[in-house]
Amino acid sequence: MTAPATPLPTPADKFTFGLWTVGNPGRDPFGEPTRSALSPAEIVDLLGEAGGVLGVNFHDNDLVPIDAAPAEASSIKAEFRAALDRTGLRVCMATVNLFSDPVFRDGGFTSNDADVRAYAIHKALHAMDLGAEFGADMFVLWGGREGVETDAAKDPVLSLDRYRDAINTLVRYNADKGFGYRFALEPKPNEPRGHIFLPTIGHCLAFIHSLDDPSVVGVNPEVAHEQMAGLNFSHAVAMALWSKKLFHIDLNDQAGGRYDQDFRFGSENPKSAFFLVKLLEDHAWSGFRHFDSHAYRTSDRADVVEFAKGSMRTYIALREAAKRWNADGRVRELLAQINAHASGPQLDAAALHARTFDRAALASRALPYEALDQRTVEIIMGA
Ligand code: GCO
Ligand code: MN
Ligand code: MN
Repeated sequence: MTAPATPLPTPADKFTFGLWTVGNPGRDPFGEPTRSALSPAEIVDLLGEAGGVLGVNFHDNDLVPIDAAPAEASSIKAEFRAALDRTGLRVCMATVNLFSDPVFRDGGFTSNDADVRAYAIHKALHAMDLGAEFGADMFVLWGGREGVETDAAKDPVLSLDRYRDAINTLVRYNADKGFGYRFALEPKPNEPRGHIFLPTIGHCLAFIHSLDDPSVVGVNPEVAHEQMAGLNFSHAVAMALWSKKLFHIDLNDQAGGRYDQDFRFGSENPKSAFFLVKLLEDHAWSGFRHFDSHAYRTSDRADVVEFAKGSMRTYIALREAAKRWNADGRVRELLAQINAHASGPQLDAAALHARTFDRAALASRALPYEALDQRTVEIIMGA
C-alpha cells in the first residue's frame, strides 16, 4: 500500500507559531545561541515561506524589547505590520512575559512583594493593549515564575488568592476596554521554578471557577507540560473540552521524565499525538493549533523552515490517519463488538437496586483491545 498523499496546510487549518518559537536562536542553559537572532518581521517572513500558516503569536517583549524607547517601539511595530501585510499572516494570540526579567525572580502575580505584583499586572495590561493593537483576541497566561523552590517562601493558599486577584483585574480591564479577549491559563508543573502554582489542567480548571467572571477564562494545555507531570495529555485535553474550557492549545512533544524539551509536534510520541489530533478533530474543536516548540539547536535557518513545515504536516497526516481510522472496516467491526452493550436504560436507583446480574457472563464479554490497538498502530504507520 502506498502512503496516502498528505494535503498541504492552509490558513483554514488554524496553525499558528510564536515569535519565540521559530525565532528561537538555540540558546540553552549550557550554551550560547547557534542561530542568528531574527527580527519579528523576519520571523513573519520565515513563516510566510513555510506556507499555509494562519498566524503568529507573541509575548509583549518578543515584539517590543522591555526597555525600548517609544521611537524604537514604533519602528519595530511598523516593520512587523508590513511583514504581516506582505505574508497575509495575522496575530492570533498575545501573551505577557512575566518570567525573563530579574524583577520576576520570585514570580509576578504571586510575588511576596506588593510592588512587584502591581508591576506584573501593569505589564500584563500593557501587553493586552499591544495584542489588541494587532487584533489578537486570545490572551495566554503562563505563570512560569509563579511558584517556589522552597515551601518556606510562600503560603500557597495566600498565593492562590493573589493569583486570582490579578486575573480578576485583567478580566475587568478586558471588559472595560471592550477588547474581547478570551484568556487561557497554561499550566506547567516545574521549570523554571522548582514548583509552579497551577501545575496541571485539572488545577487550572478548579481555579477558574473561583474567578469573578469565569466565562472568559479557559485553559491552554501544552503537550510537554502535562507529560512532565506524568499525565495522559489527551485526557487533560478531554477534561478541558468537556468543561468547555479548551480555549487554546500548545502542540509540541517531549520524551518522558525530561526537562521541557519543546520538540516538534509528533516527533517523539506519534501514537499519543494521533489520539490527541483524533480527539480535537472528532470533537470539531475550532481553536488555534499553536506549535509551541522549537527546532533542534543544531538546525540552521533552512532547517527551521523544515521544522515549521514538519509540525503542520504531521498534524495533517495524523488528521488524515484519524479519518482513515474512523472509516476503517476492521476498526468499525471491532468497535461494534466492543460496544455491543454500550447503551442501557436510564439510571434509576430503585431499578438498579432490584436488578439481578450474571457476573460471569458480563466478565466473559469480548474486549478485543489488542486487535483494536494493533489496527490503530498499522493505520498510523500506513501498514
Ligand atoms: C514554556 C511555555 C511558554 C509559554 C509561553 C506563552 O514552557 O516556556 O510553554 O512557551 O507557552 O510563554 O505564554
Ligand atoms: Mn513549554
Ligand atoms: Mn507553552
